[in-house]
Amino acid sequence: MNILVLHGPNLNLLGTREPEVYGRVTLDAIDDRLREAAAQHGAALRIVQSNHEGGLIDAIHEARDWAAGIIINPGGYTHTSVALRDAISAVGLPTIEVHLSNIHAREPFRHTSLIAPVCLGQIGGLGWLGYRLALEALLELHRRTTD
Ligand code: CA2
Repeated sequence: MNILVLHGPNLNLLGTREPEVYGRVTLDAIDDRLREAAAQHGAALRIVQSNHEGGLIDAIHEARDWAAGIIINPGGYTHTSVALRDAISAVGLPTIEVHLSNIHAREPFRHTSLIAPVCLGQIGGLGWLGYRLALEALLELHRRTTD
């Protein structure tokens, strides 16, 4: 199974700033852990980080041709981007939204996700583990549809 992992704006700074909110793990370390978990299940990942809405949207469009699912942490675009939501909805790939922090326990403007309604589900507040759980969920759901 091929899966697109998308990291949104500012997540390239992980591990360098605000460790009390986002932890000390770098994005590279998260990606390594995810690749390792994917390899154990015979899955292949393409991982993209972009600070630009259009870069994220292009990656989602391209995923139509090769991916069976998407894991996305839309970063701040979670709360603002109709365009990102439309892209996910348009490609129709099973998508899981991940947040490192618990967005529902933070400022009120973070409580709303424009992305969540077009996703299979949302995982938040579990740090990098959320990505691995999202990966396992996509693999399990894919297995159920192909067995
Ligand atoms: O909890 C999450 O994963 C978020 O998607 C992170 C976004 C935030 O806007 C969302 O509300 C929740 C922010 C990503 C910024 O990442 C940083 C990492 C290190 C230092 C500063 C920012």
